[in-house]
Amino acid sequence: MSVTLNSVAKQGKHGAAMMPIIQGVGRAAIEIAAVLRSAVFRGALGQAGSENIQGEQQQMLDVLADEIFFEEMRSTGFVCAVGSEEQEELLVIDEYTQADYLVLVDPLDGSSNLDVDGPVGTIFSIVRRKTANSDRPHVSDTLQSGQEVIAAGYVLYGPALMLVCSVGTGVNGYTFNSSNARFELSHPDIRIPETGGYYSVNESNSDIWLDNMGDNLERLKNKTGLGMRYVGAMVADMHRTLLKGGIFLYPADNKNNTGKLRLLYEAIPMGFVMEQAGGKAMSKNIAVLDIKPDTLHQRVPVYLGSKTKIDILLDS
Ligand code: P6P
Repeated sequence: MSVTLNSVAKQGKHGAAMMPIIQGVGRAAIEIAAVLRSAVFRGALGQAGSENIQGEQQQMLDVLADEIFFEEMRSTGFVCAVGSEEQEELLVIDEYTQADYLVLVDPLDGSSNLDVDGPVGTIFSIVRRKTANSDRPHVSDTLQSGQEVIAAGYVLYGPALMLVCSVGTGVNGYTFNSSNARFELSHPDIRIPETGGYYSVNESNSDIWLDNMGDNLERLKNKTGLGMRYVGAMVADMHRTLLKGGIFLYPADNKNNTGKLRLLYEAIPMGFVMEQAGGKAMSKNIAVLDIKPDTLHQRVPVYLGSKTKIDILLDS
């Protein structure tokens, strides 16, 4: 009998409460994966003709993935609101304003890869509300540091459909088995290797990096001799780093002087998973999980990976 996503219920003190929400993420992943596979035949590739709060061109599939994810969170009955990269404001679930949890999500991360059939992902984290259940959920409920995250993870739409998640007791990877339509445990207790792996960064920006990251990366390259891999979708670059070791980074630069990646639904969930897998997650000289968020769409520099590699990068 294979171990499925239901095993989350027996993981740590939060597992049982997180299982219905993570199962909802799994349902959304299956639906989104199906849409991605047939998008070209439905004329669904390409831009939606709209911009998100970040001023970035939305892909049609960004909008569709956001809708699918929100509906699956609504159907769990355990989520009172969703903060999404694709939505300027917090989306309150009116039927369940009394529910205990909020979900932060990047519904389709790396969507610029879609028209070249590259890997993309969904990134999520789950927090418990701070407002009273009798109150209406408020954006302040989302502005919690990564130390307060209850569960987080990502979906990788690659050659296989994978869901990698943690409820605070380590990291498990589940792969979708189309023969029984279940996510089955395929990568139990993922631990990031301290040796080997790659450095992963958009090195074309190195001449405009801030915080001396150009010199820092040269030190890492000289000391470790790591090869380089870069997909341009955080989920794919993070997943390879988690399994093979090394480092993924997106430094601040003079185009994005507070960084490009979003704190609440990219840096914190990936930092949570990385730390749960025995790695390190930094933003400049502070741990990602220690940053107190100010706004829903705040951006930060991000350095994630094997502890020894992060320490060499930051000369710490
Ligand atoms: P660049 C995708 O747009 C994304 O938000 C992350 O998934 C990815 O790591 C990063 O931006 C890629 O940015 O500037 O290298 O294309």
